[in-house]
Amino acid sequence: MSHFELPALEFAPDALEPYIDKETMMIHHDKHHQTYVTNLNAALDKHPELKDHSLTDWIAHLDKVPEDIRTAVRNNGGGHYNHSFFWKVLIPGDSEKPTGALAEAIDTQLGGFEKFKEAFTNAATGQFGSGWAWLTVTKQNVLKVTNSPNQDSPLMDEATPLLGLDVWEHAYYLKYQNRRPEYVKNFFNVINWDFVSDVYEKTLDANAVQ
Ligand code: MN3
Repeated sequence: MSHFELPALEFAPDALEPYIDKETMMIHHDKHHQTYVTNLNAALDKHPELKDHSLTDWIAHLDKVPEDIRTAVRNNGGGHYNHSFFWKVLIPGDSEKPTGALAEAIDTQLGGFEKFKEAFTNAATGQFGSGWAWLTVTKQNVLKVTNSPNQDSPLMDEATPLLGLDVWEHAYYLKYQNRRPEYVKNFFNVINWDFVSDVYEKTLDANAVQ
């Protein structure tokens, strides 16, 4: 783990319009995400020895992070990890549905895509205050739809995130104001299912060798 940097967006900030607007994307990426990176680096400067392990290791084992920076790593390390992941699950153009092994797992474990969508929407709209909605897979290869407060990560519960949606007001308020359900509904137009499927298949492979 070295000094962290803000990853560049892989698409133009207006590329997700009309579902996610340009101004929100710019402020969200350039300002909010940058702040998590800056604060995470400042915390790690106090304990350079942490750089021997990966950020995901520390998020998964916060109890091993020195107490004086534990909250900073939880909030800003989680913020950096969650946002870096979030930009990757977004893609311009009309989003389709998952295919292949992930589609099959959603059918058999979650009752099909429409049921999954309903559960994910409930997790996103039901998260009180700031947080995230997730589709995750456990080390036992079980798919789960969950949510988390603040910048907490499924990694803290030994699960791997496959799909995440930021439901902090900074993620939608400029365009949607109090209409979080509309933002969640529109998110389904810009999901990069190829990326999500790829993470799923790599996680199954990693679980198999453990
Ligand atoms: Mn955010």
